Amino acid sequence: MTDILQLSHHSYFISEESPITVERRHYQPPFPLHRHDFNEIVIISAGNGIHFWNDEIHPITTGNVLYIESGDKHKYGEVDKLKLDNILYRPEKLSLFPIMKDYIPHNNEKKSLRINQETLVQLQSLISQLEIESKKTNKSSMHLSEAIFLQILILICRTHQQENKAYSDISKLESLFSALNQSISQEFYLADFCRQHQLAVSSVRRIFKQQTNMTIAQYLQKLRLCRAATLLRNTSESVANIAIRCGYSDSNYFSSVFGKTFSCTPTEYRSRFIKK
Ligand code: RM4
Ligand code: NI
Repeated sequence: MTDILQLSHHSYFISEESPITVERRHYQPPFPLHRHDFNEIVIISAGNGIHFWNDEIHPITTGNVLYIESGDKHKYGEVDKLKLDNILYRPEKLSLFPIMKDYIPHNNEKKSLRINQETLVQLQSLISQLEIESKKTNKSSMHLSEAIFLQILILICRTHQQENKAYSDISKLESLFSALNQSISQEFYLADFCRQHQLAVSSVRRIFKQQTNMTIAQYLQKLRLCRAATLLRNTSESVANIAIRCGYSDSNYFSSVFGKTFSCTPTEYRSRFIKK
């Protein structure tokens, strides 16, 4: 087994007292498996990739927000113009943490959310302010950083709750994301989805591609392969069964597309995680 990279707060935070810092990745290259002694909120603003996170594997793209805790293991692979902003924070250094924790998912809550384009744009300016403020060591800057961070946390929480109530094209794209997530094991018919939501197929295709740099079919394929990889890793179900559960009736075809993404056969992939 390869060693896991350990990232320390000393390499990123301006001082020992500083509670927050921002690490923007205009282009996030593939990044090896690592953990940190700080927490990290990742906001994906463009492109796509595959996120390996503890025992799970998921495709990520524009609008995803991830709440990574210190001690979590994660890495990025298969990146394609992946653009993200990392907000690193140390809970023990945050005076406002008792308030903040209400806006951060914990325990069994979902630690990966989706936000809409409008919120992404709002967040960009807050993150820019936070980036500047968090590099200063005076007391008022540290307090202001906390205030901006709290604002970011609340904004994400709110739009996430309102997600399905709004009506813009963008939030319809959000319903497309959840429909795709529910279609891992069965066929997905875009035309039916569009009819139900009163959308034009061609414009949905175009907006999706614009925002994620993938086609809908490519994304669905990633969802299926990532689900398959997670199942191979965490269950002892047969490859043929996993293929079917992930929407592939032909397991040879499944093995060949799996190989293109993960550079090995499903069986080889599984063998890496068998406890010796
Ligand atoms: C890396 C990558 C990691 C993050 C560090 C700070 O480029 O995004 O996930 O922990 O930066
Ligand atoms: Ni990280």
